[in-house]
Amino acid sequence: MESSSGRRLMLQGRRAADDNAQSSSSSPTRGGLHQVCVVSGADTSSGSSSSGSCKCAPGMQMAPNSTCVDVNECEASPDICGVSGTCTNTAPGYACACGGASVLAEADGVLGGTCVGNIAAGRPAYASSSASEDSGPDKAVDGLTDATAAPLFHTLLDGRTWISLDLGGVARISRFRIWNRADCCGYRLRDAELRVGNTSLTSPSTTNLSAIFPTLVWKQQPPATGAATGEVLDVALEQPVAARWVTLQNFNSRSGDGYLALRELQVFGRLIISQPIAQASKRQPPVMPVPENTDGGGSGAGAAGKKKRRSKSPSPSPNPSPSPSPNARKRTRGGVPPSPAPT
Ligand SMILES: [Ca+2]
Repeated sequence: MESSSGRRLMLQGRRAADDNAQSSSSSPTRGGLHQVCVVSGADTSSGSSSSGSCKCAPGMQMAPNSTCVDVNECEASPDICGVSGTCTNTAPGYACACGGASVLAEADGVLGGTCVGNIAAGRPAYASSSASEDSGPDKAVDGLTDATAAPLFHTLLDGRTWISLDLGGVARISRFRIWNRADCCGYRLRDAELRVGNTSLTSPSTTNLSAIFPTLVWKQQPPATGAATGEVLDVALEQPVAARWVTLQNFNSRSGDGYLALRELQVFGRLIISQPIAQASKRQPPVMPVPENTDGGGSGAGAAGKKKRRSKSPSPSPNPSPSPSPNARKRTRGGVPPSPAPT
């Protein structure tokens, strides 16, 4: 085709990719196929022709005889398929098969991308509140997702319910999985937002997350009935984003339904800039006594969470101001008042 500047641009890759899909990865392509040539332009990236310059299509490289040959990416970069990935060379390009709990990310045409794991597991997590010591935000990154056995992260009804995760460094994030509670009340997750950023979010008193994390990567779509109980919301980004912090906020405005309760929040990607984690990041949000009725009438934690709390914790004290545990002292450090318990 003819561009406005008079350069002739010849695209010769796609048909050749089809023609040579079964050929040996080391065989040169025929007659300059797999090349992108600028006949009278200034593209000098690689190779040359009598009237200009050429470069090879993705997954190919220029051979000494000025033909494009396949790159065996699996041999050239043995780790190209990342976490639990198995590489298969194709001509052109390559393909990754992801094993374990990893997922495919960053694939681009014939270039098969890489496999990435959940980089949120075990990371410091913070929340607007916690319904009990056994339903803190750490339960959303404990790696447990079983519908009946996984402890729940569960907030109070604090009107701004959110969770934030510190990935420990800037990561190239490709995907999220939000494991909604499976015991009941999944509809409470409605109009939620996922945001990412590089500013820490640890204070439970923070309400306007968009000011801290301007990058909205996902907005929960209808149905207006909210998510289903036990639903796993899979959020695959069209383009990876780079960020250290991830937050999920529930904007369910229905009276009594604004809690945020999850089995797990997973973030799939890979760290690109590692940074040390400050000890202060272990602070947790304020904790209130376990409410007696946390599910009926628009309240509280699910069966799994309640069962775990009953097995580990004594009954809530009738004293409205129990002595804080060492952890509770950490959580209330900084003068943040605890949120009111659900009724
Ligand atoms: Ca290849």
